[in-house]
Amino acid sequence: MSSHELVIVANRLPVDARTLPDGATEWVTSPGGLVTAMESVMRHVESGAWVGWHGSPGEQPEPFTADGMSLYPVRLDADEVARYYEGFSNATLWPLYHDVIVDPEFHRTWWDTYLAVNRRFAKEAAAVAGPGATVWVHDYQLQLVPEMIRKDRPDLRIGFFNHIPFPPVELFSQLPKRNQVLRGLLGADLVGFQREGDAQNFLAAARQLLGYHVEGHAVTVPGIGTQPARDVVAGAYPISIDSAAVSALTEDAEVRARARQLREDLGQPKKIVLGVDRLDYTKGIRHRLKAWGELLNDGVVDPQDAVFVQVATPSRERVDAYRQLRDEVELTVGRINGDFAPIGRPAISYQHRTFDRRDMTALYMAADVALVTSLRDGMNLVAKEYVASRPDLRGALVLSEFTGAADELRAAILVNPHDIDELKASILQALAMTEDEQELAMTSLRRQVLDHDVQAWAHEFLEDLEQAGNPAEPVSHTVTLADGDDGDAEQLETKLTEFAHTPRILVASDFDGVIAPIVADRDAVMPDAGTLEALTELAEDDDVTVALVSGRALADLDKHTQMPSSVVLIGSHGAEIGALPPTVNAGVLDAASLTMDETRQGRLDSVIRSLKTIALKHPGAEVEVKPTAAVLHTRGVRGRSAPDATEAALDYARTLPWATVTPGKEVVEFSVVETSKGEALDALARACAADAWLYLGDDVTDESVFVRAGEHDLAVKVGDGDTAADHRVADTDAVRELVQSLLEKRRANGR
Ligand code: GDG
Repeated sequence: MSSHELVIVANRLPVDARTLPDGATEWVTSPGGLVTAMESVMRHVESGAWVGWHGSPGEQPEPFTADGMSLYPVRLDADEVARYYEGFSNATLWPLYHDVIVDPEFHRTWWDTYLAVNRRFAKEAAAVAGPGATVWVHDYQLQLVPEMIRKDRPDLRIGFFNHIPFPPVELFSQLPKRNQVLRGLLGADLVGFQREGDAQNFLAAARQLLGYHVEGHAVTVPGIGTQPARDVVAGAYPISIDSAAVSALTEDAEVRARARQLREDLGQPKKIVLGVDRLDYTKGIRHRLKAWGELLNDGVVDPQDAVFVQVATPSRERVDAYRQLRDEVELTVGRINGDFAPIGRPAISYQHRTFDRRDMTALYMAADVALVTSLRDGMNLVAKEYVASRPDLRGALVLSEFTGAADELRAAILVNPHDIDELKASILQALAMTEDEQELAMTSLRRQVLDHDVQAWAHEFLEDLEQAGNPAEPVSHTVTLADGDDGDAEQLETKLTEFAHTPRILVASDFDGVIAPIVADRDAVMPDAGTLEALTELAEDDDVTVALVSGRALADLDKHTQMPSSVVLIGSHGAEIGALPPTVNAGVLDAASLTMDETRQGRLDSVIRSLKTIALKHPGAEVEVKPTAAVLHTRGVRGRSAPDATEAALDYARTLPWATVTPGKEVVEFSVVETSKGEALDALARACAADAWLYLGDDVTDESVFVRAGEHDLAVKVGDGDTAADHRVADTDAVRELVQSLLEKRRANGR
């Protein structure tokens, strides 16, 4: 297993594949702002990694290194690209997060794939991150990843940055699965946005949709079961560009020559107006073209004097809305050129392709006016690149108010692009600016862009993440008796021998999953006869107290185990205790247990009603009523609806400050008395004056026992999953062997 100190997780790896003449693949780094920023932070860590898709469906290249970074490709097959990337990311989330400029489309199969792909990214990140490492997840395609990583690796520090806007709660509420998305993001320690407004929208959503407590920029995510509550910070971290790299290009003689050549190629117009965008409906390209067309039509702009260059980089061409946009844009450009272009020269020079960085810089240097008219844009780097490309302090920037950049670039000509008249007036104003006016504005704009570059952005985010995170200790590695081939099994064997020699002991165990394998039908449960027999025999010894501790109601536990009265039965997570053998002091237990009163009964009735409503909406879900608790069972719910039912129960749980809510395997239990298996076992150990105890459990509810283990106690986790227990065995067969071995040791010891 690799163990990197810093792991970047983004939809795309920062490389593109290039096929060499001999058919082999070569990886070429794609020089984006994010890559530059990450290269700069990677220089400060010993070992950095990037997890992302490499760009070709179906392939699974081996991990490789580039520019001192380990790259871990994540496989996506063609169907997944269609559903996760083109579907849920770009046809659902993208339009919804950009003020529903086009209608978001939603399909449940897209969501399923989004979930599955997010899980794949999370697993890879969790696998390559070293103990206590920092993981930085990027963008809307991976919003579920922070929570998924945290579940596997609570020791990591997790940051998330959203490159696109976060919508107001009124719009965000339309998103089906909105709460899962919010909870996914809240798995991070720090959630970064482009603008303060985006952070505020996110905080409002956490407050209004999840009911979480929000104070300033911090959200408190309540703990459930044994998990403690955590604070998550949300704030604004406006992204920027590699300003120094852009400035350096403007000094390059060849780039300067290209800028001059461009003007010549366009017929030496007095003014060049430039737009550079991915061909995306959020960028306001249609509005810009309309305004330019009208200016020509009104006769206030002479096509002999001014040329409009629009670079529209191909983007998401398999998504319907993008195909339609391309058709419309190209139709409009054709019309305007047909109506106004002088012979041999365009009125609009439309470029539907990508240019290299040097050509882009030459374009910026040649342009007298840059038009950024997005209807909604997280930041807009083109605006910043234009400014960084003008060390000559010439040029004018028309900038939409609806970009993140507008919060910082106050000296631009700010415009509401929906108002075509205002847009036309702003273009005319930019065309008419004197050199002094240009110099004044550009000086102020450049100060902003050069002082806040992308390297500073990344460092600031990571520094704040360092402060925000309060990760758990690295996951402890526990013992597996079932594997039987290492020192861990021996360690358990030694502890078990010591335990067998202890004068007074308590032997306790969970029931489902430990003594009986888990089955779909709870009533059809089949306990292991060998384990029950060994436990019964152990209980014949007056110095041994044996107990079964279960979430099941006492009567149910009794029915399925049929134990003699020498074995103590504890049901409902400790809220119900059965008949006691004479060796157990009933007074001690009574003092520890809690009983029902009128208020608690009223609360229980209301919980039962609400859980029944949830069960009705999720066919197959069942509500079990216990004397002090109600339980929603989701084992019988089919397919996608099962996590939804659990989700609904947990949402409801967060509204009940007085309930003890215990999520387990396909169950959520709501108790109106404050008990846990841990408290019950504690009380029982005191009541039977045990010198040490052994406890076997497989579920999260058993963790409340494990965390109480003292030096002489034996906490044994059954099966996989994180645990506070020091030892682990594989399954119910291994449990039988362990209990039988204890019985033999005790007997051999003459006890
Ligand atoms: C998202 C958010 C946020 C464009 N054509 C060519 C080319 N480009 C480069 C530009 C610029 C980048 O692409 C576009 O960045 P933007 O910020 O304008 O927009 P999005 O792609 O939508 O990016 C946005 C950004 O993430 C970062 O957080 O600012 O709001 O939507 O760098 O120069 N580059 C080259 N050839 C081209 O033809 N070389």
